[in-house]
This record gives sequence, C-alpha cells and structure tokens, in this order.
Amino acid sequence: MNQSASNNLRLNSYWMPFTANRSFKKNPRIVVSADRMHYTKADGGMLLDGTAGLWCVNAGHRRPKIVEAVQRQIEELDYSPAFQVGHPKIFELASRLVELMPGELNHVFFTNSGSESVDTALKIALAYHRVNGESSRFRLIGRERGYHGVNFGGISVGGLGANRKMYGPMLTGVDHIRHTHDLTRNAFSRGQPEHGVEFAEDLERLVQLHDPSTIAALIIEPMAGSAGVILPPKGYLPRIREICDHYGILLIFDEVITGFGRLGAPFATEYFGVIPDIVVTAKGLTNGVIPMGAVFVKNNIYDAFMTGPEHLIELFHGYTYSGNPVATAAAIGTLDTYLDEKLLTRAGEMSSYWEDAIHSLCDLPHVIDIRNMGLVGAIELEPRSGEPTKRAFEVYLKTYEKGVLVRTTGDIIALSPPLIIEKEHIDQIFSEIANALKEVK
Ligand code: PXG
Repeated sequence: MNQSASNNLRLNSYWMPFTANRSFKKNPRIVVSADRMHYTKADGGMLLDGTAGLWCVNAGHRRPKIVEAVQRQIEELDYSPAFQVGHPKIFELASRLVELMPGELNHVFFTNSGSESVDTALKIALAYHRVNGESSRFRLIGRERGYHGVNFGGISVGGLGANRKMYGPMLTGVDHIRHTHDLTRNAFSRGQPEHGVEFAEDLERLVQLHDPSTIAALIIEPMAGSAGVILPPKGYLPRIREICDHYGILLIFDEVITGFGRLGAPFATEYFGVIPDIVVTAKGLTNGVIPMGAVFVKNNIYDAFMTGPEHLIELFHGYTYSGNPVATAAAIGTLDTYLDEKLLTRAGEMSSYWEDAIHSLCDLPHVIDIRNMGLVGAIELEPRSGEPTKRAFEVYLKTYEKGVLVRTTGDIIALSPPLIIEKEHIDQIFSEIANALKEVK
C-alpha cells in the first residue's frame, strides 16, 4: 500500500458525525492542541475559536482549574457506580448548581450529553403526570426549527427536517408549534426582535386541537441555537409561560446552548425572567472537557416522585455514567473557573461591542440578516441559486484558512466564542468574515 492509500484508509475508518465525510477526507482540517481562545492546526497555524468548540468551551481551552481537577480525580476515584452508590463530589456539584438556578429548580438529574438530558426531561415530564394521577397527559409538544439533540425523543420533538426525515415515525403523540423566525418584520434586529409575540398563540391552537388534558409538556430552546440563532420576540416567552400555566402543561427550557453564561446571565431563564418547570443543560457544564449533562426540576416535580415505600426505586431511569466522578470533577473545576473569573455575566459586558461589530457587516454582499444576543451572533446569507448552504460553507472554509473558526448551518454563519474573548479577537473574527464575504460569489 502506498503512503497516500494508507493515509486515506486511516481517515476512512472514522465515520465522522454531522460532517461531509468524503469532502473532509480529501482536505482534512485537523487541530492538535488548544489554549484559551485558540487551537493550533496540524500545520502549526493558529485558529481563533469563534464558536467555543461546539458552543461548549465557555471558559476557553485547557483552563488550569479544570485540567488539575480532572487529573487529581482520575488518580483518586476513577469510577463509582451510579446506581445505589454515591461519591462526595456529585452531591457537592448538585448543591452548587441548584444554587445558580432561580426559583424552585432545586433538584438535578445527571446525564452525559444534551441529547440524553432532553430524553430524560421528556421522560420525567411524562412520568410526573402519571404519578400525579393525570396519565392522560401523554402528548409532547416541540417547535419547528427546534434542536433537541439526536436521540429518538429529541428528534421527535425537534423541528429540523434533515435530522428527522430518515428515521421513520419516531415518537407518537408529538406535535409542534411554529417557529418565530420572521425576516420580513425583524431583519437586522439588535437583540430581541420587536415583532412576533403572537407566535405564542400557536400553542393555544394545539391546545384546542388536542385538548389540554392530553398534553404533558412543551419543550423549547429559549433562544434556538442550531437552527441558526433564532431569538424570541419580545413578550413571547412570558406568554408561553402563561399559556402553559393556564392548562397545566409543563414548560421545559432546553438550555444546552444558553446555559452557563452564553447570554450574559448564568441561564436564559434568568436572562428572560421566565422560569420553566424543567431546565435541560449539558455543554458548558464541564466546559466541553468531559461529557456531562444535567436536568433541573422544580420541587413539586421531585416531591411527586418521593412517595410510596421508601425501599423502592422512584424513577426507573439513569445511565452508567450519570454523575461519573471524573466528569463531576471537570464540572466543579469549570464552575470554579466561571465564578472566579465572573464569566457567567461577562457576555453581558462584552455584548454591546460584539453587537456593534457584527452589525457593521450589514452592507456586505449576500447578507440578508444579522442578529445577536449576549455572545451569540448570526449572519444569514442569501442562498446561492440552486446550491443552498454552499455560499456559507465557502465562507467557513475561507475563514478557517485565515485562522478563524466559525459554524454554519444552512446559509447562516453562527458565532458563539468562549466567554473570555477580548475586543481584538472580536475585531479579528469580523474582519475575516468580512473579507470572506467580499470574496465568495
Ligand atoms: N439541545 C440543544 C438546544 C442543543 O443545542 C443538544 C440538545 C444535544 O446535545 P448533545 O450533547 O447531545 O450534542 C444540543 C446540541 C451547532 C451544534 O453548531 C449544536 C449542537 C451540537 C453540535 C453542533 O449548531 N447542539
């Protein structure tokens, strides 16, 4: 076998997730190390991280408190059984996390990813109504263009066609409210869009169609990330909360992206002043270092399960790695870093500079919308006729070459840098995107 055939074989063994495998393997993009805001590419070039990995490295890369916590933990207690046995740090982590949560979100269930957190939340919602004597509430409602991970529960309530179409009927008893993206009225909004509070009334439509007595929960992202950064119109989330309250429907916020400081408050629930019944998290919980997710529930939900004979298991659900000690240490090191460096509110301090910088691209070729909130931004491009997604991906490739990592979804460029970002990094990100926009056809 010659050298290039053997390299090719090595690349081919790995079936990469959410990646154009064949085109990647013709021209691989490989990073070999990282520090704070940057990766180092295999060819030695620097790559500025404009996306915090995949929206998860909120404190930046290779932070000492996290690295040390993981190293120490792995030498002390590498694993402990998740069921019927505990270790001290997971109780410490749970108590510290619920202190960050507003209202009565005082109990937390651990998972290993956002997808598992979503499915856990959906199962808890269904089981809650059952233990509460309302087992007719079996229906789960999601939203068009919602992303809730890739497990069967998550794609069922999710609203991205490409992620659903190959996988058959999925969960039954699921419906979707419409999304809130409305470029006609809201293009180039800064922060929350003015128009669209009435999209919340679409939940009323489904309540009338299915009858409230059949609906267990509504799951939405307070700010939709993966669909290309769709921001909630002013008044929308409070109105959704009102409708859920009125009909006894549990409200689940999927904060896998918005959690841990992305918008400038520890969680979006606080940022928007709307408290759901269940909050789904992952990603920033461990700064992306070790997989871990967490689902927060209100007191009344937890308490509803704590009945019956005490020797019986209350919820038949959990994972081998729920509360894994090494992941727990990573989460504690992450929390310490966030709190020491005040990162959970830093997006708020940087957001006006970020906002001005991203909106300065408004007159560049192909740009049909720009939106922003906290340290999140999106630049929506006019799709090239007959070749949707290609123009944005060409921008991605060009900025990668120039040393800036962005994300694209469809023809939208999405940005979500580590929360330690400085002004000069912001300038570099938007000047490279501007250069790329001027070059692509
Ligand atoms: N919910 C939300 C809101 C998410 O954004 C998940 C659940 C699933 O998390 P896991 O850990 O199972 O992947 C996510 C994940 C992107 C991108 O660039 C977004 C995600 C993952 C990868 C890429 O938009 N979100």
